[in-house]
Amino acid sequence: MGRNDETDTWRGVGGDTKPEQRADGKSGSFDVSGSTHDESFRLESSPPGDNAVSGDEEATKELQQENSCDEDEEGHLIYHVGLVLKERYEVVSTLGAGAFGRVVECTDRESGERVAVKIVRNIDCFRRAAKSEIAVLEEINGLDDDNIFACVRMLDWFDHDGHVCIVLELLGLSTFEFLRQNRFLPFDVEQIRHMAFQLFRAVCFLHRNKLTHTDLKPENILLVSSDWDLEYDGETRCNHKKLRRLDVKVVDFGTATFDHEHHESLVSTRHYRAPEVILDLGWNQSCDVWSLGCVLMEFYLGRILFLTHDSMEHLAMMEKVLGPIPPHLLKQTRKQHYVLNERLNWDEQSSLDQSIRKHCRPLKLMARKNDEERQLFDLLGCMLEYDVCRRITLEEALWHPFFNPIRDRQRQDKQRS
Ligand code: NR9
Repeated sequence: MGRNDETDTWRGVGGDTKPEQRADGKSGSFDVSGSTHDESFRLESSPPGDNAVSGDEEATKELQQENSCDEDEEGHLIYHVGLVLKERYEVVSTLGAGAFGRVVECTDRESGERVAVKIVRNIDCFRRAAKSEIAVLEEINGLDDDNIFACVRMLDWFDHDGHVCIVLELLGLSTFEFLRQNRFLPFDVEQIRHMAFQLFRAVCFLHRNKLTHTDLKPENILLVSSDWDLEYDGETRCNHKKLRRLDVKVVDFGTATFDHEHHESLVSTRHYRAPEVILDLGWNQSCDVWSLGCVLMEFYLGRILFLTHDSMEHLAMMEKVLGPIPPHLLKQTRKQHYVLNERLNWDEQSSLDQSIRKHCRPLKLMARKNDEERQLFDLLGCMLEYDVCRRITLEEALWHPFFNPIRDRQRQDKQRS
């Protein structure tokens, strides 16, 4: 079965789960219920190899139904508050749900600490992705003894009746969920600088260690703490939530890929997918740089940069924002149906073109009120570069002038101590 990128790899979430209140009174839910109509585009990626979804799942279901009665027909573990896993982790609440399974908050009876446990669906492809995630987390946590790179820490893992369970440090809301709960008000440039620096250091650390994350998106970037204060903006006469801390961590290493491993041809969640992936030109670490560029744009705009379900339209949107796709890339693509006369096969007179023009303004014309915005957009331009050979690396990006204020502060801190 060929991979069809509409139906096979990406499945919507949010329709089947209700947000639950965290026991500590904070709303710590991940899913997007209550907004399934306007946000059905928030998708959770499936692990690689998940092409023949229905066939695979039917077969697995039949095999496992007799083994376990604590499982629904989609392979999710049925659990309740108070359930104890591995005689150690007591379920307190649900934190979120994705295609991979559920994330629950537990009390670790040994340490008394709260932890997050990712309970993976009892289905082969998700179990395989989870095993791979465990291997990646062991490797990268082991290379970061001092916990200075912002990748989630794995504390333990085990199998519960065919469900791989990964015990992770407890974090706050995802940046997507925080934006949503804050009426999609964008982050300011200072906040973006702080989060971007941490993200770049974390993902640069992955890249140096021969890994590509492949699924960077706001849902997979979690706030370490989502505590906030209410702030009043006199200009708009509106209240908004202002985060106390901007520390973030990267999660979901289920599709992280080592250089020597097989590279799935289709990776990333659509809106964050690099042009070389869409054009099937092969990919490497630089596809993460593209995704992070889209993420930072989303933080700046408060909305998805390339909001579409269609690859052809996606490429056309990119051209509106970033200019024409270089002809040498269009010549190389195996997906020749995207190409006509060495150009994108897209009607610039169509009504579709009119409608995407409204949302996809050229990067060069986007607001640059002051020096710091100009630097942010200069950096974004380097990240959203079509040609992988010319796209900035994260190593280079960390030295971009946009981050000068952070480096200045670090230097001052060092001198003082
Ligand atoms: C780790 C994860 C989720 C720590 C957490 C947490 N602490 C508090 C949730 C709350 C791990 C995650 C993971 N993949 C995720 S979250 O490995 N995907 C993002 C999701 S989950 C439901 C929608 C989006």
